[in-house]
Amino acid sequence: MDVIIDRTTDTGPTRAQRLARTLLAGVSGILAAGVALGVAELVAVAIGPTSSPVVAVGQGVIRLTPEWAKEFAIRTFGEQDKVALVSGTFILLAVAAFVLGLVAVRWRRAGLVGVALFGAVGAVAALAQPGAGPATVIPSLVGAVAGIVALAALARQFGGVAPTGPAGEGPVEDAATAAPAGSLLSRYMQDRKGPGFNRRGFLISSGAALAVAVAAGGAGRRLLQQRFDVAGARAALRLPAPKSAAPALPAGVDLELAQLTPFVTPNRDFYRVDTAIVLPQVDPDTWQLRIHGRVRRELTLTFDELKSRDLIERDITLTCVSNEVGGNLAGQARWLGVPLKDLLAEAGVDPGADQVATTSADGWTCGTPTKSCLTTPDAMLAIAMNGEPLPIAHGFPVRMLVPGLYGYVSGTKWIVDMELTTFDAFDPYWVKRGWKADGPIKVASRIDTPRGLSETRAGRTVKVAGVAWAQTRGIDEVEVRVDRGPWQRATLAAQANVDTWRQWVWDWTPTGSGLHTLEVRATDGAGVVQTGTRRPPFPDGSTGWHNVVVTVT
Ligand SMILES: Nc1nc2c(c(=O)[nH]1)N[C@H]1C(S)=C(S)[C@@H](COP(=O)(O)O)O[C@H]1N2
Ligand SMILES: [Mo]
Repeated sequence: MDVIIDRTTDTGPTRAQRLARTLLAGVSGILAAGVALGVAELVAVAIGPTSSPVVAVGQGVIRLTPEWAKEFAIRTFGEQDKVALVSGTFILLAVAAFVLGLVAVRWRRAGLVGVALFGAVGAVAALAQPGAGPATVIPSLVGAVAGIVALAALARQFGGVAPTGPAGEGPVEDAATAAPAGSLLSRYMQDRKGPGFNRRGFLISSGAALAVAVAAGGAGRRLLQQRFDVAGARAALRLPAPKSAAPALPAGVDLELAQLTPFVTPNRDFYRVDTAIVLPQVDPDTWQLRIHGRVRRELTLTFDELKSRDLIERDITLTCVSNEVGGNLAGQARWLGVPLKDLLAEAGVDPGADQVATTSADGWTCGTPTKSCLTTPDAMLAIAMNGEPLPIAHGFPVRMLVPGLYGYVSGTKWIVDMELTTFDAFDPYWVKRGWKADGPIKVASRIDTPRGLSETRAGRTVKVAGVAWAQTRGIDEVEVRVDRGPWQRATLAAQANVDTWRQWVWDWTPTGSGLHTLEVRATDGAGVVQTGTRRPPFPDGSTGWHNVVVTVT
């Protein structure tokens, strides 16, 4: 642009001046993006949470992220994987917006078209959300228009291609009081013939843009949460009594050792794994579950109907296939729900339908062997967890559970649809991404205490303790060894039932000082000894013995 680059005179822009202009142009782009997203967020209040381009694009990124990147994210950020992903998306967006700002200052049209393209991406992502109607594109489109208006207003302050009058007209008197970057830039601009940088205009329009972005975005987020929040409905829910209560936990089920995972995992500590950026808010008053496909009689259940059926209450340990050896993606809770086998018997399952395909309110899909649903007596549609309605993060109002299967093939949260089909006919979410279609839980064991790299003294007895699980088979034996010595039998806590994990403890009196390695392995109720072969979670669950290294002084 002729305004900046003029190599014929020695009053051409200095590096600092060019940098100032670049920075302010980039900031304009970021502010315009903020206006677009803020306005879109506010408009989404009228339409629905998944019509927000922030949410829709974030979900789209999750859906399209390749498996290796996802594994890396889970390995690196654990349960913070989604936070990392959303932050990463925002950083990329900020970089793109910065560039768009530079473009807009140089080529006004092209910059504005760029904003429109981002709006289109938001609209397409919103349309791809489950249950999206044509109205879901509105927040992205209105946001894009607001972003275009903001960027046009900001870019205009850098001077247009057409001359607007002699230099020195306008904000010259402000130059002395300007902020460093602004003053450099404006002084330079005012020195030139032709259109200059309007410092005052820039301050006003950038201030206005910031105010709109923050106010609209903040109000939008808050109203979205309030308007669609089902915490009130959850709090108002009265849980019915089970027809078949869970047997009392045997004495000694919890060894109550410091540092040892408690037998029951409190709801607030329960691990959470799902693909939802914002939690689906499913109102029990309008919730319905359709059981259809290869059945004799299609069923549609309301929440009240489900709740008034014969309920069972059971202690079941849930585990995630993504759990690394020694990882904490496992938890134990007491669940209340309707046995799946009862519902399926009522619907009348076609014997050829070997897969139960389920879908959640947010469009996640899951496939479970029909046989497991029919023959695992405690497989259920759960409505309560540890005596409370399901927490929203754990599937409120209804989720599925099948003891013995990893969550990705059985644990559908916010479940709204159940279709009897075949494994040949349908691949659910994780299977499409290469994970195995059947996911029986492998026998696993973990050392909780002592912690890795902790210190202890020679001659002092320490409690080596942890948990082990092999749902539907139970745990028969746990062994520990030190420095690859002989395996030693640990003492087992009482077993609640074969579907729960089991605590264990072993007394160790280290002798020699230095580094020592403790290893654990379990044997399940079917006599299967946990394999020592180390394998990563993909594609059907990790294997290998957990070890911790302890320093003895
Ligand atoms: N709707 C929905 N349900 C889901 C998932 C999901 O991504 N979406 N993830 C599954 C996986 S992989 C696991 S391990 C369990 C975890 O359940 P939790 O979050 O209650 O511990 O939920 C399952 N149910
Ligand atoms: Mo999982």
